[in-house]
Amino acid sequence: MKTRAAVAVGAGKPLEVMEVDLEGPRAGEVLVEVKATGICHTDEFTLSGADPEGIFPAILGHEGAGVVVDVGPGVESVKKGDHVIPLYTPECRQCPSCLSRKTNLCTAIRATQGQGLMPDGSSRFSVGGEKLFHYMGCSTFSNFTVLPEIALAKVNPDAPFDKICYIGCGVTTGIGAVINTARVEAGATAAVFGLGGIGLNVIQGLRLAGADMIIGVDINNDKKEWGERFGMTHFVNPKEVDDVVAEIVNMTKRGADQIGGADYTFDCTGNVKVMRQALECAHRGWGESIVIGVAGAGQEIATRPFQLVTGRVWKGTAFGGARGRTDVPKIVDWYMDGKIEIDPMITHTLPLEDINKGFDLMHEGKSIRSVVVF
Ligand code: NAD
Ligand code: AHE
Ligand code: ZN
Repeated sequence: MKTRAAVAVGAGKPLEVMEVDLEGPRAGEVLVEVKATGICHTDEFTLSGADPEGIFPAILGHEGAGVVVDVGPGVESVKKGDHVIPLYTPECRQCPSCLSRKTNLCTAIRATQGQGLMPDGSSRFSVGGEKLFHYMGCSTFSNFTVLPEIALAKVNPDAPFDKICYIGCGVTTGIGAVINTARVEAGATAAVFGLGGIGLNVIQGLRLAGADMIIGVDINNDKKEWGERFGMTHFVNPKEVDDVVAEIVNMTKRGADQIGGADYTFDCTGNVKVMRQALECAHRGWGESIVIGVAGAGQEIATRPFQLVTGRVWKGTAFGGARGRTDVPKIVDWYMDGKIEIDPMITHTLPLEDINKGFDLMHEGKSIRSVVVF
């Protein structure tokens, strides 16, 4: 079949909207009509050329929602007409990682996914006979896409596609980092670095978990109001203080010994220097720092080992530790029940033709999430 898609033709180049060819689903695969897709900073990261796994030409996008149109042989868990959210972290429920119950990082199809291919090693997309690569197993910047059935969460059909697409990455990553990875307890003190599409969801996750002090950190002062909107109690602009680590340690001093530091800190920037700051303002003895941001090829994190010897814990999280087929439908229900907010974070809705504007708005710091509707 033919479908409209935004094609990433090369690193650093604008996406090109065109008609491409899409083969139907093979065994274990599902054809999905994508109704809406968010633009995540990770799409920009890969498009920029910073992603070691970046491969072109490809159809990017990994934050979608849509409807099942057709299924290949052997597909049992979804059927035509089901509403689904594509999962860049699938859940096969059979691999050693899924069975371990210790991680959400299913390994069933990770190798081919990283090569931009379907599990059988081929691509379903092409244009003029030239192969186009898939992206993160999703390729939601295409009106129609093919995914393995283990990479689809079946969700409430009443939920609006143009809002729940954000659960395909940003919402789940931010809230999941708090609930699944850090397991934040009521009354905790936290600092969130980077108040974009991910950081604001960390903030609403902290509010949900009952954190007392939620410090937001961003170099863009416009983000103060945004953070407060979702539960942030204090704001720091690192450009306006001498030392952001000392500032946060000072703000969080408590108890008889007056030792400061946050119980939990989160990096939502992808900047390795910020990751160090986030670790070093975590509380001595128990503070946990969660790396969410994705850093470019060749970037490394550093700190004095003494920071870890004295009890700080450095952790990372992918997709908020969520097991997609199990957890994503629940998060959609939380949204439908009004337990979490999504609508105000979707600042821009665009047609596919204007997808590059969504990237421009992100660069300019003017959007929280831009969503493309088909
Ligand atoms: P975004 O562009 O919407 O937000 C980034 C925010 O960080 C902006 O508000 C920006 O002003 C702020 N910032 C930049 N430099 C800063 C600094 N030095 N100190 C403090 N704040 C600073 O991006 P996003 O969509 O929220 O994504 C954030 C990061 O999370 C990206 O690296 C993205 O690739 C990554 N990500 C990771 C996962 C995961 O599963 N681990 C999932 C989604 C996104
Ligand atoms: N391909 C990159 C890493 C990119 C990365 O870390 N991706 C996150 C999701 S970001 C979503 O916006 C992730 O899930 N990582 C786990 C995984 O298995 O990819 C690189 O550095 O090679
Ligand atoms: Zn993402």
